[in-house]
Amino acid sequence: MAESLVLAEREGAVAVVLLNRPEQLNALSDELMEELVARLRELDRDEEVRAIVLGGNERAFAAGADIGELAQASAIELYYQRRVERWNAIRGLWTPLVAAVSGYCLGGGCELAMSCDLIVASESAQFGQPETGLGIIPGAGGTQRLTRAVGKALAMDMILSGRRLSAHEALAAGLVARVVAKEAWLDEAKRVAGDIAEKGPVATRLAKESVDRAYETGLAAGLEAERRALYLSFASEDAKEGLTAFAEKRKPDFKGR
Ligand code: DAK
Repeated sequence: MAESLVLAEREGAVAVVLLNRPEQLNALSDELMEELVARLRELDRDEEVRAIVLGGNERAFAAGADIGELAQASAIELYYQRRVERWNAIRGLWTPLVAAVSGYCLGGGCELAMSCDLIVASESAQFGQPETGLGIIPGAGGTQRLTRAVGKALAMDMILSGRRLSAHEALAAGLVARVVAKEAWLDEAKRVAGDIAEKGPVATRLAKESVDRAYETGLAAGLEAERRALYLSFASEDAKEGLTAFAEKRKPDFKGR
């Protein structure tokens, strides 16, 4: 039987999902994306899973979409494969998603990492959007998310010239949240996910949604969304538990209700 293109395991409330096409530097083939989205959706529906780590291997998070497949496909075939729906499905997950990036994080790989809620990068990570070198443009949010993350100057540089950012450059530019030593890339991402998993799940969901608003709408609409999310969080049992636990000097026992 062919080995799975996506490996998943549970460590308590944290699920770890690893792309598994090492010979092709985790190039995001149609089949891999299909498997990835199915697996992520499954984990997202599991209320016991409170954070997900998405990673590759030490050499590559992912070197982009599968170039061989792109070379074969017509525009209409790509359109009918509903690739965009898959990317939207990843953005639509409720469970916080931490990208664990080591090595190459290029093209669709960079877009996949940016589709996560935050990125933990190894010192070895390299971020780039080299699509124009292939005669195409970033097509899974690269021109939009990268520009929002790092600003126009750097985004133009990366997308037009093919410049790659090192992990430290990506940190300085605001693309990644943390940079860690080479050997710690996965452990640190798991630790961050573990921290997230300990928080109130309702609040975590609402907070994630609110931060996304900051990214997607203007200030007034974002503040309005935040206010509504705040009141909703107060209506949760988790809020009662969290506020009471603080007063009682104990660890909260959140139920996600
Ligand atoms: N696709 C397929 N195979 C790839 C690949 C890729 N993106 N990247 C690497 N590989 C394969 C190589 O062909 C090689 O296979 P063999 O020759 O061993 O069979 C193996 O992985 C190892 O790669 P290299 O020998 O090249 O390794 P190096 O260390 O020398 O170089 C590299 C590593 C990452 C610099 C190099 O492999 C490289 O430049 N890779 C391509 C990077 C790239 O251009 N990425 C962007 C791809 S385009 C869409 C949404 C999104 C997209 C498209 C459509 N829709 C919604 C419709 C996204 C497009 C892209 O990402």
